[in-house]
Amino acid sequence: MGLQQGLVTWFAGVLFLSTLLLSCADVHHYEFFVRESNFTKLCNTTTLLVVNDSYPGPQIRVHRCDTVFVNVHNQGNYGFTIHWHGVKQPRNPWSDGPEFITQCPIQPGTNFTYEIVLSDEIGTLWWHAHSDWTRGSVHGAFIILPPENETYPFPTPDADQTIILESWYDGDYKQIIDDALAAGVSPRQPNAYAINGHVGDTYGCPNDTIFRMLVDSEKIYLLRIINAAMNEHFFFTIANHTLTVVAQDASYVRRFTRDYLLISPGQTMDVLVSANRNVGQYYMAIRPFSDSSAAPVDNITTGIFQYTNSEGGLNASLITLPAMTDTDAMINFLNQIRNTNVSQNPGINVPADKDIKTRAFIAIAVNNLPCNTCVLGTRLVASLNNVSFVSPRIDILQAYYNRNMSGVFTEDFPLNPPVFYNFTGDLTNFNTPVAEGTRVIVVNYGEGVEMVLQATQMGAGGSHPIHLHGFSFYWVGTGFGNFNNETDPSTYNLVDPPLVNTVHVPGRRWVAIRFFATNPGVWFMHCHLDRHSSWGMDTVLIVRNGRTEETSIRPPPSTMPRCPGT
Ligand SMILES: *[C@@H]1O[C@H](CO)[C@@H](O)[C@H](O)[C@H]1NC(C)=O
Ligand SMILES: *[C@@H]1O[C@H](CO)[C@@H](O)[C@H](O)[C@H]1NC(C)=O
Ligand SMILES: *[C@@H]1O[C@H](CO)[C@@H](O)[C@H](O)[C@H]1NC(C)=O
Ligand SMILES: *[C@@H]1O[C@H](CO)[C@@H](O)[C@H](O)[C@H]1NC(C)=O
Ligand SMILES: *[C@@H]1O[C@H](CO)[C@@H](O)[C@H](O)[C@H]1NC(C)=O
Ligand SMILES: *[C@@H]1O[C@H](CO)[C@@H](O)[C@H](O)[C@H]1NC(C)=O
Ligand SMILES: *[C@@H]1O[C@H](CO)[C@@H](O)[C@H](O)[C@H]1NC(C)=O
Ligand SMILES: *[C@@H]1O[C@H](CO)[C@@H](O)[C@H](O)[C@H]1NC(C)=O
Ligand SMILES: *[C@@H]1O[C@H](CO)[C@@H](O)[C@H](O)[C@H]1NC(C)=O
Ligand SMILES: *[C@@H]1O[C@H](CO)[C@@H](O)[C@H](O)[C@H]1NC(C)=O
Ligand SMILES: *[C@@H]1O[C@H](CO)[C@@H](O)[C@H](O)[C@H]1NC(C)=O
Ligand SMILES: *[C@@H]1O[C@H](CO)[C@@H](O)[C@H](O)[C@H]1NC(C)=O
Ligand SMILES: [Cu+2]
Repeated sequence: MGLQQGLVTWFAGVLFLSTLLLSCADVHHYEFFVRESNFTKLCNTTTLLVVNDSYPGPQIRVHRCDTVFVNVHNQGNYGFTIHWHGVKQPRNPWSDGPEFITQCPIQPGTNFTYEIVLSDEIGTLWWHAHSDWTRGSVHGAFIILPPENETYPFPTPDADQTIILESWYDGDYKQIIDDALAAGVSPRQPNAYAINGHVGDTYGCPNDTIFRMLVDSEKIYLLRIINAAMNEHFFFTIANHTLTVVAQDASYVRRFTRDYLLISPGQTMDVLVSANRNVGQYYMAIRPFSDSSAAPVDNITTGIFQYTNSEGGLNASLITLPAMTDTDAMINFLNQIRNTNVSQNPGINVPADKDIKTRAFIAIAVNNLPCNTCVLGTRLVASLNNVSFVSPRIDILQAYYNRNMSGVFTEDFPLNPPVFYNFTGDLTNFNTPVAEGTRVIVVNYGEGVEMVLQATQMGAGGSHPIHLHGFSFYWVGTGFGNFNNETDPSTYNLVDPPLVNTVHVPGRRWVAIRFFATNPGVWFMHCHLDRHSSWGMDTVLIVRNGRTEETSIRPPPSTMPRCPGT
């Protein structure tokens, strides 16, 4: 490494780590008991694996820069892991959670304590299981308040309210994906969508409950909205009230106001709503958005925004939401999102062209592979640059860290697709070969990385929420059609791009992201539509150690779960 590059690396490391030293004060301890419980919805009783008998699970509520220990006790029937979605975990991939990427599953009858290291995250994140489809029932909010001596960069809300959007299945989530993968087909559709575990009043079972948010007239509320659905982007609205977005993915954004939101699986949004209308009861409602030919069920799920001492006023005909396939409503919403230069955010530090050392152009697709045990003779798979990710049986972090295990992964993920075709054209009679592998991207500590994520029409087409662990990254550009590497970079926003952990890559479009690789570790990157991730729409980013202890992966805790068969 040359002196100049070394200095840049050192400087980037100091910048990153200095944010950790600000006011990292408190340490919190939580206990999660994970076991099966029965839930009755849609006039049907289902047995689900959940935390502390609750769906959704308990909330974690701490301040910026705190450290949180969560002891997870597996009292269920199969192994699983938990991920702290959007927490960067500087130098500590050991507690990130994705199964067979950073750890092996926590086996029944055992426990594992995660050490969750917060740094500059502020606002709303969440936690969820990160093995098969267990996250459908094992999930909850992770709320990060400002430090005691800091204010919000907007009017202080009178209260806050978590709103978790979910996919409800009659049946065990793990069973649903296991059966679908064995048959090579798409998993079935959910039976309903839910708000904070309530399916509301549209599905026709008289015993169902509806989520009610009780509000006082003239008060201001901060909604902490989490899309925990398995495969559905959602529009969200509250009848007769406007929604002011103030943060996304635990980073403040420039404020903007709309009648509806669009939120993709994995994303979180903090939203101000003022109880400034006539005293009454108003519907809140969600409906999926889809630009894919494999569309979800177009069902509206309701909740109620209820003023104290209100009677009546509820009128479903006043719910106005965009149509499920309204791509203009999708783009118009996404175009509003900008970073904001406030002291409560980390300083905006976008890699410039000269900083970019690794450039990847990644085509996202759904494909088929032959399968003689499957019902159709083929099975659905998904790929990034024609590689369909195969989960190993020993976690990649352990294999990488110990350097003495071969055969777990290879460091040759292609940084370009093998062929450039008309990605967003009519691909009805087109095919491009896909191969399976556990292939990862490796970059040096501190370097600038650019990735262009290209949605393709292979398979059913449509949007993909792409999530990267261990980082928040700048979403610097988007455009219609195929990315043009000569003309499109000039359209990038390098001034105030949003800082996110999950980016919505719309169908028939591309999205560009940039970040400095200042977090050494093994970090999963995948589509947050769980069926795509299960089919292999994943890869791993390994960031090598820098030259100092402070820029290197911490040693593993002695309590890491053992891998089956080792
Ligand atoms: C809050 O307190 C921390 C630790 O004492 C200090 O570093 C920080 O500057 C303070 N922030 C404000 C806005 O006063
Ligand atoms: C879970 O339940 C146990 C007791 O059953 C309790 O001690 C613990 O605090 C609960 N955890 C949370 C996060 O509520
Ligand atoms: C759930 O319900 C089933 C069927 O009624 C019952 O056999 C089982 O014991 C119940 N499980 C729990 C955890 O209550
Ligand atoms: C609805 O709840 C009542 C009271 O708990 C119960 O008796 C009835 O069986 C339930 N109906 C259905 C369809 O689940
Ligand atoms: C948690 O696991 C450790 C081993 O990692 C074990 O010593 C301890 O007894 C377990 N605690 C509980 C409450 O099961
Ligand atoms: C309950 O759900 C199961 C699983 O989807 C289904 O087979 C069954 O028909 C449902 N029962 C009712 C009464 O809807
Ligand atoms: C949900 O969508 C299905 C399929 O379009 C439809 O049959 C059903 O009536 C819808 N239910 C509700 C509550 O909208
Ligand atoms: C809600 O908005 C609708 C349409 O904009 C309007 O007709 C209605 O009077 C409003 N209701 C209340 C209670 O403000
Ligand atoms: C709902 O509002 C519409 C439009 O104001 C009105 O025509 C309808 O009667 C109302 N329905 C109910 C149930 O109040
Ligand atoms: C952000 O604000 C600070 C303080 O007001 C200012 O010094 C800095 O230049 C601003 N940065 C950008 C990128 O606008
Ligand atoms: C790609 O396909 C689209 C849609 O069919 C078409 O409009 C466009 O011209 C094609 N682009 C190229 C470079 O062939
Ligand atoms: C730019 O894109 C073309 C295909 O459109 C490709 O052949 C070429 O390799 C790309 N250049 C770079 C530097 O990625
Ligand atoms: Cu996807």
